[in-house]
Amino acid sequence: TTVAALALSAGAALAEGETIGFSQIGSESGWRAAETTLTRSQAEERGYQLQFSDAQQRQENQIAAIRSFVAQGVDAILLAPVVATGWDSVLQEAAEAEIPVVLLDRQVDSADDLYLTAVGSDLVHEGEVAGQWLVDEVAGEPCRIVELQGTTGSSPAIDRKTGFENAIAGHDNLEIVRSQTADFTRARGKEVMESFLQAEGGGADICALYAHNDDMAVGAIQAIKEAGLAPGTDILVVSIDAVPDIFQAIAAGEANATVELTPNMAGPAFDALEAYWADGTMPEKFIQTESKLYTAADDPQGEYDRRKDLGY
Ligand code: GZL
Ligand code: ZN
Repeated sequence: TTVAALALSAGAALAEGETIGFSQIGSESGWRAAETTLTRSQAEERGYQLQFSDAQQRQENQIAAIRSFVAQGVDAILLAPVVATGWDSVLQEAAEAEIPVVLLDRQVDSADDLYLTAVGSDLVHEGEVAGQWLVDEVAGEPCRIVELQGTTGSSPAIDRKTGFENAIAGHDNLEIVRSQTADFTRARGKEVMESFLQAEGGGADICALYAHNDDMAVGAIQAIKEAGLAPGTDILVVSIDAVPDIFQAIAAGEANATVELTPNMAGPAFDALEAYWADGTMPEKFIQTESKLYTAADDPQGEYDRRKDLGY
């Protein structure tokens, strides 16, 4: 059958009460918690039954969840893929069951006919925005940078590293001297930053921290303070997500810049599914959300107040 005929038949079945399976990575960061909160509220608002699965950061749990959604015969699957590889066979199984899959906030290396669309930000651009902020901030002065990477093998960890390196390329006063994963969590961010500080003369030789998300930055800020240094001045701090706690740190002068990532990936995902079910409309393969830089000049206390009740 053509996609349109398939969609029309699905469309004929379309009524409130669609069942959506959501394979969520876990709750490793405030941003992830907010994405889950907003997905639940969007599903509620639109009359969907949401089958939620928390994979605790393990790909095999996500694959098992998708298989169970297929066995249940859900109407659609949302997938936030913890890593970018290893999805072909389970996505093939969903395709054979004619269940549309929408990717949220991370990408996969599978062929794009194995998912309806992917909703997310331009992760490379986020890294470029963070890097460009630092280039402008240090204005030619030498700056030794340490980097806390996200989950190894995840598209944000790969792309945010690439983007930051793009921005600092050609500025040889800027150098990444240490780079290690801290898995997007506060706890690991603190631990890895402690090891960076020890390895770099107690931190005297570190000019800046680039963290792939705010949660790792918040953990690192704690380590910097415990080492007797002033985060935000002795060591500049730039990260990504724009969660409430990073605005609190920026307001306190303990962090300097963050790049916003909206936690509302489900809204555009459900919109694309509804158009597809209604009349077979095929969405773009990538529905891009915006990224915005925030610094101390952007009312951080107000930004904290606006975000603190959004389920982070
Ligand atoms: C990025 C998203 C990342 C967030 C982190 O799109 O996948 O995962 O930046 C989260 O906070 O762990
Ligand atoms: Zn440049």
